[in-house]
Amino acid sequence: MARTATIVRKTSESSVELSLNLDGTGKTDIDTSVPFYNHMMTALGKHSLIDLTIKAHGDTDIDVHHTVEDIAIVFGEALKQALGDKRGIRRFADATVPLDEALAKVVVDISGRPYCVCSGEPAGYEYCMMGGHFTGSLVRHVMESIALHAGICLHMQVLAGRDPHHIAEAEFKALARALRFAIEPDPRIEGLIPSTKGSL
Ligand SMILES: [Mn+2]
Repeated sequence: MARTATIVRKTSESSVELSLNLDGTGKTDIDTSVPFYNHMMTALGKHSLIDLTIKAHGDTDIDVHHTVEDIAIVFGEALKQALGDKRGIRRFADATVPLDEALAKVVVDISGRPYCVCSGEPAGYEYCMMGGHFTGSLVRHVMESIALHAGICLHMQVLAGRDPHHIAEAEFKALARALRFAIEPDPRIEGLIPSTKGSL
């Protein structure tokens, strides 16, 4: 069965159309209307090997927050939908990704139980403005929104970093790389659900 999903979500704050294919090659077509976020979501698709299309706009004249958060919510929902009953996946994965001086680690469990733990971002990172519009605080917010709406357990640790752009990009790439392996079919358990409960 194709592991794909398309979700359209419209609210008074944003309009999001998102399609993904978990068994892709990392082909992306991203227009979030938030330039720095385009860069991050393109990296997420590229390094997870998830084909990802996003067309979104929102009340970015107020602040990019609503649009950024809503896209993360829809990405999480689409991930959950495309995973279906999670039959045959590896389920657990971790990735540690550097970008020059920055180093970020993400561990995921495609568990069906939403949880998100983030640590290690340097003091003041949440107030850093990237691209003139994207605050460091939004990275953790995106991680939380994805985890809660996809129903996955996500631990993210920033192990090193000074440049905010480097830190954010390492965080997104670590998420991508961990997701890539966790959602990948495990040929040793074809057709089986990787849980002692028999359900995820
Ligand atoms: Mn929010």
